[in-house]
Amino acid sequence: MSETDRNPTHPTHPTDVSVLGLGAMGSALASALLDAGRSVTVWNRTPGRATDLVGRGADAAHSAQEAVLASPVIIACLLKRSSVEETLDPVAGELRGRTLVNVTTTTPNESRELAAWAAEHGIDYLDGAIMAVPSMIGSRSGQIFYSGSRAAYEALLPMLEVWATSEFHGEDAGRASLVDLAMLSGMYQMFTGFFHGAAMVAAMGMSASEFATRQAPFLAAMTEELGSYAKVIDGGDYTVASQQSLDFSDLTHIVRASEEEGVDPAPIAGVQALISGQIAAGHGAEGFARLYESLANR
Ligand code: FVH
Repeated sequence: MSETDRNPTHPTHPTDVSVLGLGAMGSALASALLDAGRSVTVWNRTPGRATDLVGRGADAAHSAQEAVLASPVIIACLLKRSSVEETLDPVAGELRGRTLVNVTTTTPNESRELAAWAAEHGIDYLDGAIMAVPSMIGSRSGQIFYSGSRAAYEALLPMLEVWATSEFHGEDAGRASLVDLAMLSGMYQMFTGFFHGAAMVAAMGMSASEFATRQAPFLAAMTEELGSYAKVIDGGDYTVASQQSLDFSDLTHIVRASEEEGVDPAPIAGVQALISGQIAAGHGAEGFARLYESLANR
């Protein structure tokens, strides 16, 4: 008996791939697949979000079960881990023997747990972490990291490359998420640093836009230093000459300047706390990159 016979709700047209979740990102992923000539089934918890995609040739499933049964490859692009569980737990049986690519943002351990759940149910699991906004999907400027089933990654690569540049990080399903969240950690702290600086100069009447015209090229130039810091961290020798020392890097004057302007110094005070900790531990003469040692899990 075919799947269609067993499931009267099964769409009449089997498709290449089903996309569960038609938020901003899920819609962009489905749209890029259609652009690339793939046949696509789409499903969203709240009806009404599939109209444009159906107009462009997608099949709309009435349930997650119907969407899963329509294709051998299922893309889950939902809000968070609990949304994935709520959607996929009830259809675990239907997912058996299929490939699940979960590009919902999850922590590394959440990804590992979902991979273990998938393995229990005979589902080939590939975890994806998207380093792009929806408008970047379908171009090479976005990046998507993957980890989990290597076989799934290799088999699906031509389809994955439709979305963005793909990078496989290994069979531990948590690794793609870890790289993604580490990258985002750097980005959010950079933006917060900008917000803090903008709040400081606001006290003298400079607009955030005016400040941004100065801050952006400065930060861009400073990112050139990342490679040098990385070499020191990887070498593990913070005494190497030519590094800016921690004593020299004391930032209490920036904390005070912030306070003088009535601006919460929390972002820069956090950095200063790390510096003070390393100086107190006797490393004041060593390089600024030694802050890494305050953060790393040794
Ligand atoms: N948009 C972006 O720029 C970022 C880029 C980096 C990666 N993220 C992650 O992608 C996941 C989806 O993000 P999104 O932008 O599509 O998010 P929304 O537009 O808010 O859509 C959320 C969809 O999830 C559905 N949903 C939520 N909860 C449930 C649930 N319990 N059961 C089933 N579906 C659920 C929601 O459906 P509905 O509210 O319309 O019924 C949307 O389809 C996300 O992990 C980002 O971190 C995007």
